[in-house]
Amino acid sequence: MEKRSVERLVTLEEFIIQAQNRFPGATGELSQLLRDIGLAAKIISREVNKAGITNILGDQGEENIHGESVKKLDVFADHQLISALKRSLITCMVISEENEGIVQLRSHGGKYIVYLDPLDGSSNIDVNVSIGSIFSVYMREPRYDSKVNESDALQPGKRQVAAGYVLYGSSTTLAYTTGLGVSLFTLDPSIGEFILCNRNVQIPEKGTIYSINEGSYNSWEEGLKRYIKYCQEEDPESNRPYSARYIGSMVADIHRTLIKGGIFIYPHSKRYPEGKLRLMYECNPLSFIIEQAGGRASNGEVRIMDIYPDAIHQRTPIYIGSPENVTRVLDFLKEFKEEEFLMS
Ligand code: P6P
Repeated sequence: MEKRSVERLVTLEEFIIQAQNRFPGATGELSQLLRDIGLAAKIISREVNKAGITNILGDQGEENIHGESVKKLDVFADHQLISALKRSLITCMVISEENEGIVQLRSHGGKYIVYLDPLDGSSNIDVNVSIGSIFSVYMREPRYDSKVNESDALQPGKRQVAAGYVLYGSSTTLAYTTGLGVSLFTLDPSIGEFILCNRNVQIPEKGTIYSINEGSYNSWEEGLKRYIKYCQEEDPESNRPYSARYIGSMVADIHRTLIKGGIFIYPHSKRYPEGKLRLMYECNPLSFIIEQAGGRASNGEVRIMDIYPDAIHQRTPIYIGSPENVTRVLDFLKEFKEEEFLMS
């Protein structure tokens, strides 16, 4: 019988330390920060997976700063992540969807800034659809000796030192990058450890799945309408139209795109003239992951991670996924923008 080589199970903690050991000058602080996030993710996963049992479902009865109803799990996830980051004294401030201003963890010192979407897709909590946590890490600029200031956090996505997400689905998956590729882990609840399942994820060059909320079709620009119609015609390579998949939880839609390829789009619309999704704690971290896996992410005109932010909660349109799919939609947008310009 052929002996199958069974690679020894590698936990998230072991993997982080192995990666750190490749940099002799590393202080271990970023490793500690990533372990802190991993611990918080396990605690959030436990609550998400028993939400139906404990009285944690349903609205907190409050609204977040954007006027969106806050679910109890949102508050719980925000608290767990911030508490975990506070304990190791490495992070000077946290910016979270659940808090209007910065959450200052230290008055001076602390070399990292962390952006969080503690529980993205929370509108799906009560109907048992996958939800996720998203994190994005920057070095503090200027260096961490002066008083903490919100302006230190206004950095373009290309300066991220780490980013990732946790997907609370049929299993709990954690993906992260520090700029050396994307690693994927699955939580084994029986031992309470994230186990390595892919150390260098690559997104397919092209996919035949498009993901967009077609309810806002009437407010799309012409190029986007034409692109979606193009997807609905027979694809010359697969001899069939694309498939449409939209979960309405960005982490779940992006994770599927990372694994199967294709494109996720949230454009600007009449309801969201700047786009709905948040640049700093949804689009930048997920763009870092997708780019590190070989994909592309644009706001329809420029690379997402080249955008210099004006505000910590600012929104952006996003076209993200397999390189061939993103390039194709950008060509459609450009072609029909020129046509609209000439006709105006
Ligand atoms: P819509 C969830 O509320 C979220 O922020 C993302 O996770 C998701 O991609 C998007 O909004 C869904 O928005 O307008 O399609 O319901």
